[in-house]
Amino acid sequence: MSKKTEQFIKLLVERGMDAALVTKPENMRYLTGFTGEGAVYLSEGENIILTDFRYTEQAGRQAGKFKCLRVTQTDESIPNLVRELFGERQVLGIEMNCMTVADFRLLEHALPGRDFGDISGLSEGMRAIKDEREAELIATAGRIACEAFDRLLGCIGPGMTEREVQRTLDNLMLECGSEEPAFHTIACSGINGSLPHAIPGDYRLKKGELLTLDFGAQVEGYKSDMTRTVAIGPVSKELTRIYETVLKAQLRALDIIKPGAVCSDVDKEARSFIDTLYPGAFGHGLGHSVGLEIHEKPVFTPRCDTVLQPGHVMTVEPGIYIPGLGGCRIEDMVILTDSGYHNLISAPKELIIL
Ligand SMILES: [Mn+2]
Repeated sequence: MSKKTEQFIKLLVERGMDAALVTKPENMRYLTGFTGEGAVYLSEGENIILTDFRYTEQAGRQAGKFKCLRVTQTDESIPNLVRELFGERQVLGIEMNCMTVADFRLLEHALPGRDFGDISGLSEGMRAIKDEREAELIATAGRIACEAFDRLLGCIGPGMTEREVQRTLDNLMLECGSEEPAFHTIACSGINGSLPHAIPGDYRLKKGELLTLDFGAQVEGYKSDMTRTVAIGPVSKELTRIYETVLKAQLRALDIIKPGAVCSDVDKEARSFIDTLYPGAFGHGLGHSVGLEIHEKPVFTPRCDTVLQPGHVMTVEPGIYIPGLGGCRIEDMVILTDSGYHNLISAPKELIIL
């Protein structure tokens, strides 16, 4: 039992469910600390990890307070054990946003005549507000990424391929203490900069072009996310203007972030500014929450009506993308406090010319 599982079960019961089978890896980790494969079965008075031989010792180390029951690596093993645990109860909560149809069919078969409730988003809702430990881990992941970026600037230049830049940055993050990259690092240069999620390739950095780097570190599963765009030698007036526009839009959005602000208003602040100068060139959301997953809720989009609260971790990442010319994105990650926010990304934002 933990405070988190107690809270989870309270929410579960409020929704009219008797027990839950949590199978989304990030939610299992959040609720119990266990990072192996399997499932977590939760009901009042019962918090049980279901896993196979490969992870039973690990479960003891990571989640010693939880009971662990061993299953086999067959598809029916977890459903059959859930049938025993569930007994005469009626409504089982499952994560419909995560469980495969095949696994659901097996569960249905093992529990004839019972009802299934959807607990998609239940753990995720709890995860949206970070506690002190989580905030510290994310802040550390942010510092590691910034340190790696600072060191990267001393070792890149014209002639290097995007992939070499990506690999160098990933290695630097590992050296600085990251468990692994938080996601596939983006390094895109020249006209590839107009692809928000470009895949780094054999394109070589050239003088007069921008290089966008979107990357993050990870500490105990918690991720950071940041983007910086730098210039390889002096760049044209047009590219400089694009950069300055993105930066101003980002600063405007940061300026209105505080508890009580509505997510869609923050998005609008940056979007309307960019749209007056570069209509349609900023086509994705302004930001998202970060934690055990790189993209969590809430989000800064035109439709998200969530009100910001202390403990929310949000990215702020406007961009301008112009096919055939290139692009630019600048991204910080902030944590909301009682009165405002702390920016967890300290890397400079004036245009760096390498
Ligand atoms: Mn991001």
